[in-house]
Parts: sequence; C-alpha cells; structure tokens
Amino acid sequence: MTIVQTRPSLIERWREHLPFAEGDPIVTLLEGATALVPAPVISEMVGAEVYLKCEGGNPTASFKDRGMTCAVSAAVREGAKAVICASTGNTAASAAAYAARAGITCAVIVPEGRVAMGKLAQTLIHGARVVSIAGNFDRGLALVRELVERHPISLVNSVNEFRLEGQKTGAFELVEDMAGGPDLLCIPVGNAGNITAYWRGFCEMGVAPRLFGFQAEGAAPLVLGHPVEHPETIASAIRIGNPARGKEALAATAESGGSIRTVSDEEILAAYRLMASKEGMFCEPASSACVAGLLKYGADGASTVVCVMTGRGLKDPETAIERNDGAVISCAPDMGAIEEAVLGDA
Ligand code: AN7
Repeated sequence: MTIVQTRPSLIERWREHLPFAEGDPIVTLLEGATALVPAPVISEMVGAEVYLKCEGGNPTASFKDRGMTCAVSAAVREGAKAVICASTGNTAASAAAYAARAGITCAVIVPEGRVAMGKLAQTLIHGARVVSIAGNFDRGLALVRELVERHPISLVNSVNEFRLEGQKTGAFELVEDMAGGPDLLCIPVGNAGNITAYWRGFCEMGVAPRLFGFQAEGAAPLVLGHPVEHPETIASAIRIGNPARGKEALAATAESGGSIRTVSDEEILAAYRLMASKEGMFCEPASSACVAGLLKYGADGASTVVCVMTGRGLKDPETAIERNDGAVISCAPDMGAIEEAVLGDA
C-alpha cells in the first residue's frame, strides 16, 4: 500500500528543535499547523490587531495534541505499554487518542461530574480506562504522580517534559506566521503548562512578546499566591487549584513583562458568547477566558495581539446550550406557524 502523507507531523516539522532523532518512532495524527484567524470585532473593541490561534483545529480539538504526540512517541521509544494522566478532560481525550494510535493502553483520572461531555465521549470511544474520583484535578494529579512511582506507566501530564517540548511549537508557528510573533500573547492558565511552553518556544526563536495569562476568579492560585483548595469555575478545563507548572509560569510571565490576572465566570461567558455570535468562533469557555481578559484589561499599548483558542466549543455542548441567549423554537409543521416562528418577534 502506498501511504500518501499530505503534510509533516509536528515532530517532523520541528525536529531540529525537538528531542527526537531520525528513525525514532513517531505517534502522530498530523497535529499542529493550526490556523491564525483575524478577529475584527475584538480588534475594534480593544484598538489593536487581534488574531486567534485556533488550537481547536488539532486532531482531538485542543492544543494538548502538540504535547501528546511528543509524550506518547517518547513513551513508545522507552518501551512503555501504558500511559496515564489526571485531567479536566482535554488531556484525557488527547492521551486516549494517541495511545489508541500507538496501540498501548491508557488510563485517565478525572474529577467526578466535572468533565465536559465532548471530552468524556472522546476519551471513552478511544478505549481509555476512565476512572472518576470524588476529588478535583489537583487530587487526581497527586494520585497519578504517586501511582507511576509504583508501576511502569508513563505519566503524560504536563509535568512530563515532552509535553512542553511539543507545546512550544505553538509559539514557533506564531513567529513564522506573523514574521516575528505578536506584541502580546493572551492565554488561559490552568495547570500552567501551556503558558510555560509558549514562553520556551518564543525564547528559542529569540522573540519576547508580553504574556498575559488569565485564570478564573474561583481558580486563581497564581494570582492569589497560594493554592486554592476548592477551585470553582464554569470553565471546567481550568478548574485547577495547584498548578504543577505554576512557578515556571510566574517566572516566564514576569520575564516577559506581562502578568497573570483573573476574569470572572460572567466575563468568561460574555466573551464566550461574543466570540461565537460576532466572530463566528466557537471555543470552549476556558479558551474564551483569555479574550475576556483582553477585553477587561485592554491591549496595554500592544499593536498585535494573539489569543490562544485552546479548545473547540463542541467539547462542551452543555455550556453552549445552557448559557445561551437563544433557545430552540418549537413549531407546528404548517406555513402560518412557520412564518410566525421565523419572522415574528421572538
Ligand atoms: C481548553 O486537560 O489541564 O495551563 O487536564 O483544556 O497548560 O493547564 C486542561 C487545560 C486551557 C489550561 N484551555 O492549560 C487537562 C487540562 C483548555 C484546557 C487549559 C486547559 P494549562
């Protein structure tokens, strides 16, 4: 059989900057190379050129795939037969997909009842063992860190260096697409791996945009300066109270001349609806947190801004349906009723 590969895998594309040699096994779904889409409405509102880095365009519809191709490829290179992660959902979906692709097993630990439906569906259909705990992400991560000390299972959370190595390629693409990168990067912060990875990528390319990280008010350990025992937010992806990469994220942000600040759930939801209804961009609530932050605090003199749209809106259909201004209109199947339903005052 002739296999035609339409574009390089992320590892092949950026091999000279990644810890993979020619001939190493590569587990890929052709991740990366995501679109950078102008946001005219947000641009007008903040008085800067704003672009959206659409990470929902990755194979499992979040940025996690950049890191996961590296983490799972490295695990296979080391002979691992199983991977594990704690997750608020997207890491789980990505790990499950890449493990399936590699033909190895995957287990995920998730906070009971707090994972968005699309993410759970993905993780299950890829055949991962989904273990739900009566505890939050932070407890799950502590448990898996201990578990991998006892068993030969590869941990693929962003405490794994390969995850950050893969995710730094998001910054590489921005430097390439924008001829030197933006003045300002706005990014949601949960476990703080992605903001750390972007900074690493920018540094390796010799550019230094300011980083504005945003946490939800009820889950803002890096703003408060201490862990949050019971993190709470509508943006379930970033419902994290004790970020594993917190110190590095704070150092990166400070070095860039930026900051990590908070946005409320109301601000997150307003940005979420605005993005969908005015920009045609359906992202998940955690992603809209960075747009909410940009709208709240302003572009601060930057002329070009990138907001990292970390995950696709379809991940979380419940929030889209429940937190939406509109509703489905029931209608009898006849012309009079249809005219009224379509044209009447809703
Ligand atoms: C859509 O999947 O932590 O600061 O377990 O899914 O690198 O953690 C997800 C995080 C932002 C925050 N946007 O990134 C997980 C998980 C979305 C996310 C973040 C996540 P980090």
